[in-house]
Amino acid sequence: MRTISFENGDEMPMLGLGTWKSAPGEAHEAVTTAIEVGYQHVDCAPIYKNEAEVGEALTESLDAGMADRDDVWITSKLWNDSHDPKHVRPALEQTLDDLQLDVLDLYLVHWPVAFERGVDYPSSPSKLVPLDETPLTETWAAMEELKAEGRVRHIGVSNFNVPKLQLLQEEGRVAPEMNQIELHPYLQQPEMLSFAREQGIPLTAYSPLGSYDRPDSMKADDEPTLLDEPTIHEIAETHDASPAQVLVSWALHRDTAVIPKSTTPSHIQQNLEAAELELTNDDMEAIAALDRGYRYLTAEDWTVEGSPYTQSQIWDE
Ligand code: 1BO
Repeated sequence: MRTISFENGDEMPMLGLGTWKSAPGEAHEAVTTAIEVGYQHVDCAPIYKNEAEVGEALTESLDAGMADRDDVWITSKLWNDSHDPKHVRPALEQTLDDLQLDVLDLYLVHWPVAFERGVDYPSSPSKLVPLDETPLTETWAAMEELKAEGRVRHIGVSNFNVPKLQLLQEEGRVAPEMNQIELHPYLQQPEMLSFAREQGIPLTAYSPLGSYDRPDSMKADDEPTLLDEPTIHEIAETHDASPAQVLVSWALHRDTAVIPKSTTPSHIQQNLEAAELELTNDDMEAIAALDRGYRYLTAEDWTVEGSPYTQSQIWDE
């Protein structure tokens, strides 16, 4: 498995198991299967509401000798209600406790959006906290402390645009070591890719299969279904692979890490096997032409009237 190398020599396997939307009762089996078939990277977050289950499965798998702790990369994320520096450490402690770990390999600020403490999803704009009240630089300083103390090995962000990455690069002591963002053929983000390459900030692609299984309330009525895309199907046929495998392989061919989520054992296995799938230059060119700047996860609920956030502030400014 190819890896992303960090300055201290740590290596993150580029293909990991995503756990967003893995329902209670399913996450355990998904993680167990993943470790069994050879995954060495699991992507988690407290907002996925399954970290305790993931932790149980991990502990059982490690205790059963299916892998060594040092051979499994675990990422988790700071939820939006814990941006206040005084909440950062308790949030990490809860995650470590749930995952039954002493140290996380990578800890990410999940969104550049802050909520009031205890809020999972804001029921009204008044529950959103403006960034001038809880600046990202202060949250980041608290993340840096966790890294300095060795509670987390690496720190990064998720859903950050270029100006927000630059802010942390300029103001922080540690530059972001990862940006986890939505990336797939319908949202290829070429400017972010070249900025990240130039700056040496690795990217992880989330929703690489188009997030078809997210709640209907998060879906636009007319959204395109990536897994039904004819070009992807044609390429899949020529390689005797599945469309999902083509999508995973495409992400790896662009040198991004990728975290497809599945709870179906055969799909978990197939997604891993996609690391062996070689796409041709023609395949890559055909997929490049599919970009339509289409974002599945818009965070629209957090930019309703009265919110201190706007779509362009989250994604562009
Ligand atoms: C709301 C969670 C988005 C994916 O990490």
